[in-house]
Amino acid sequence: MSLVERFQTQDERALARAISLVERGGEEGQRLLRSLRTSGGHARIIGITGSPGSGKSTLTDQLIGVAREQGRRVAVIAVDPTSPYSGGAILGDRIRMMRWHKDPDVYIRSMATRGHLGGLASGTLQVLALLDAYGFDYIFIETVGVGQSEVDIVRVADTTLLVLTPGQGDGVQAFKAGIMEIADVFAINKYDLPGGPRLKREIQAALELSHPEGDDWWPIIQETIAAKGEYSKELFAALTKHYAYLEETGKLESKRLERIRFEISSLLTEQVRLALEAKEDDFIEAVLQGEISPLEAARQLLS
Ligand SMILES: Nc1nc2c(ncn2[C@@H]2O[C@H](COP(=O)(O)OP(=O)(O)O)[C@@H](O)[C@H]2O)c(=O)[nH]1
Ligand SMILES: [Mg+2]
Repeated sequence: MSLVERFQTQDERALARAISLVERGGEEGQRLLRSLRTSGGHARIIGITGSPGSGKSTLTDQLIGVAREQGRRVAVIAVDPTSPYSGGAILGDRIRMMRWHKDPDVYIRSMATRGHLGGLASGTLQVLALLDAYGFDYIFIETVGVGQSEVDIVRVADTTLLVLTPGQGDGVQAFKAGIMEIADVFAINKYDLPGGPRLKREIQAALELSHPEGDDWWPIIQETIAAKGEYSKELFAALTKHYAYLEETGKLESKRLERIRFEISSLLTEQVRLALEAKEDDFIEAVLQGEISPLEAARQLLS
């Protein structure tokens, strides 16, 4: 049986092989992505973002639990920006979701984002496409809410879940940083700590100010205590409600198109960066010598 056939019969080893082929970036991986694009592909893609330590991994673990109770198959991509400090974070994610290790219907993968300032690397998107084609019902993508990643996640996910916690001025910060708009659903996690109701009111007030006119989705604000497994069902229901909204309004299709658009543009950025790295010195020298302008250099690189 070919790799594609084994993949389509949902052979776990074929999935692992496919992922490593795609990550290697060679022609074989690309051929695979091409032939798989039209198969499967019904996953609900949920982006989970928020500050480090807000409880994203603990919440994800809970959401996996609810999805499994419903007999759904789940994949998780935990994205972590590579930094000297984040080595432990990925390990933490693994530990928080460890109980699913033996469940063949749960697939968890940690990925670093080399030098992308927390943005989603193109490799991540290709792995996402594979997981979708493989036939998972839910794909959760956990990204640390710093820099580019929360902007990127909106373009990739069907539903974006923003995790905030009380007592750290999170509401005000989110408002200032302009990330209120990215959330389809808010989780106020650590609701066992003081300040939960206040944060909820702050978010509500901020939404009233910032909610775009003509947007008929009003974000759901759900309190959670992930560490105790409380309100996970309610949170899952909120995510389901948003998905139903996307389906009813036909917005799901535009999400799909946006995802492909984003995938192409991030691959393009990466290709340009690689091309530039290879020839950088020559071009810089040529610009310096007045032989070509920077725009001409850019055009030459592109062609
Ligand atoms: N008090 C409290 N602590 C929590 C809650 N949820 C998660 N935590 C703790 O917060 C810490 C960070 O959680 P983690 O899921 O790794 O956060 P992440 O960095 O956003 O993925 C861990 O020690 C969790 O046990 C909660 O609802 N209440
Ligand atoms: Mg985490």
